[in-house]
Amino acid sequence: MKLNKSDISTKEILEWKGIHLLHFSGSACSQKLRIFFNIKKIKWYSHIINLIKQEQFSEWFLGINPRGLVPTLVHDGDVHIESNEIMRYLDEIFNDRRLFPLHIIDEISNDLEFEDSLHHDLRRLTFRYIIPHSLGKKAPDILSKKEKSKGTIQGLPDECKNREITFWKNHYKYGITDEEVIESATKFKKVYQNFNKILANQNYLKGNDFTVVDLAWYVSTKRLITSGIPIYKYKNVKKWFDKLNNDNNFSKEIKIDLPLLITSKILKIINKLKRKYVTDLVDFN
Ligand SMILES: N[C@@H](CCC(=O)N[C@@H](CS)C(=O)NCC(=O)O)C(=O)O
Repeated sequence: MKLNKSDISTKEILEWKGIHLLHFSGSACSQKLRIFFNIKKIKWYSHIINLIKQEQFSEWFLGINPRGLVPTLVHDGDVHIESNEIMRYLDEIFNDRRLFPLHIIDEISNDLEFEDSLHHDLRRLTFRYIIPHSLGKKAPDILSKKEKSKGTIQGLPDECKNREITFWKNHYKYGITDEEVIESATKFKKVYQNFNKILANQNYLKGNDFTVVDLAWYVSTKRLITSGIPIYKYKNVKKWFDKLNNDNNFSKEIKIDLPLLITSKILKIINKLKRKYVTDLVDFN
């Protein structure tokens, strides 16, 4: 989605030439874009928005993407948001190896919409089993910067803002509850049961050729494995994941930082002792 010039108050970026990505190492949606760049061999400039330091709430960044989320693309001074839409936009420009094959482009868009609709579910499992509450919570004063910001998306108030703010307010107060884990993990269980059937007869999710749908789900799958979803139970999915993961273009972008790896191990032990690990709350058999 391309923003209007009037949405952007950080005017300096209007002068940026070339392809610039505002992103963060541990952000799943940013990982998609970095893998996309690797596969397509696209040259780009990197601007880190450190989500742990909550730089997404800075006036500077909200002046570029009023939604306050990464990744955000600046291409020759135009701002594009939403990872899946950014990839579709770039696929049309760098079209030598299409990851959105034209003959199934509508199907692909629907599949990506579905994947994006589960982003808060992925986030719930991340903030329950990988990132401790103390590190992930967003204090009301920080959150109010986004809540009060008057930034627009294509000239209109951001329709996603309330949902985002509500997510973080609930997380601040209650963390991620068992009920939320059960709801979200059950959705992924259904997804992987379906993928396991699909991948019994073909190499990739849309047939025998790799597409952006594989890319998007590769990133989510890695995150879900780290969150404790027992992907190894879905043999065909595991084979598909391992094949992609053997390619450095993919695996180097999804490496979990050592501190987070350690916290996820600690959270695993704590939750296991309380019998609250994801596999205690949802039966994957
Ligand atoms: N639908 C968006 C989701 C973007 C998103 O939620 N990004 C996360 C990182 S993966 C983020 O910036 N989180 C910061 C926050 O929630 O404050 C996309 O695909 O780009």
